[in-house]
Amino acid sequence: MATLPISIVIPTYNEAGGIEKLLRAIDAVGKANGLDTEVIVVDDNSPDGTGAIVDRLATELPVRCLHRPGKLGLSSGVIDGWKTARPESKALGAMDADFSHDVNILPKMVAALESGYGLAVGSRYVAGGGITNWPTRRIITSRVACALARPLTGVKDLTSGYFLVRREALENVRLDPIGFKIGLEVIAKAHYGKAAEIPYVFTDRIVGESKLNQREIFNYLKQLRKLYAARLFPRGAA
Ligand SMILES: Nc1nc2c(ncn2[C@@H]2O[C@H](COP(=O)(O)OP(=O)(O)OP(=O)(O)O)[C@@H](O)[C@H]2O)c(=O)[nH]1
Ligand SMILES: [Mg+2]
Repeated sequence: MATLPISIVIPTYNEAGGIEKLLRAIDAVGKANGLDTEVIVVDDNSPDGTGAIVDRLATELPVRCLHRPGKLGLSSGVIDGWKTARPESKALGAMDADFSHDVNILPKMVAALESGYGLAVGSRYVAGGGITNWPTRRIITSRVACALARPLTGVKDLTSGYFLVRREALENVRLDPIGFKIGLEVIAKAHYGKAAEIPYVFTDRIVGESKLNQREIFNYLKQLRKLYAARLFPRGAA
């Protein structure tokens, strides 16, 4: 049976150090497991030339680069990338470029969608999942972030940026993420029915620099406030 065609967006800003290795790893997992994957890298004119590396690889891998003129943010990058996904893809997804998200669980994520789940989330917070080499401060921040959003859904890893969602689950859904958390926006708003959490061990980035800063924490709280307001006052929410 043909596997479910998917499109995965990888937003990038200054990821030249690792992007080629990542794209080759996704291709290798795809080939070994018969996946039908289109990868769309959305690069915001990275000064380190990430976009040019992806353009070169596009001649040999099922990958292409959407170039945006400047740093416009992770979440809008994912949404812009999805808009260009090939029509045959039945699911859309997102993954970070820094090898934090384990490419080896992609076949399980696709299998979950094929078996009736509308959403497959790469999860640090179910049995078998975890985090390596994160400072305690980061672990606590992530746990608190998930706890704050917990009443919105049953998904445990709510701040995961690694997921695949059935395309139809996003129909007529207005995604309006303020900061980094496109995953939370999808988990809280999309019409996906059942969600599967596929465990993986998150590894901190080994090359490149983090783009997470205090402002993203503030953005997250603003996003939560909007999501709760929309739940509590569905007709009043913008
Ligand atoms: N296109 C685009 N991509 C971005 C932007 N900001 C971050 N990214 C990408 O989004 C992904 C996640 O960013 P990270 O810096 O890894 O953020 P994080 O995972 O929360 O933090 P660290 O892993 O600690 O660095 C990476 O692939 C980044 O290159 C942006 O403004 N535009
Ligand atoms: Mg990262």
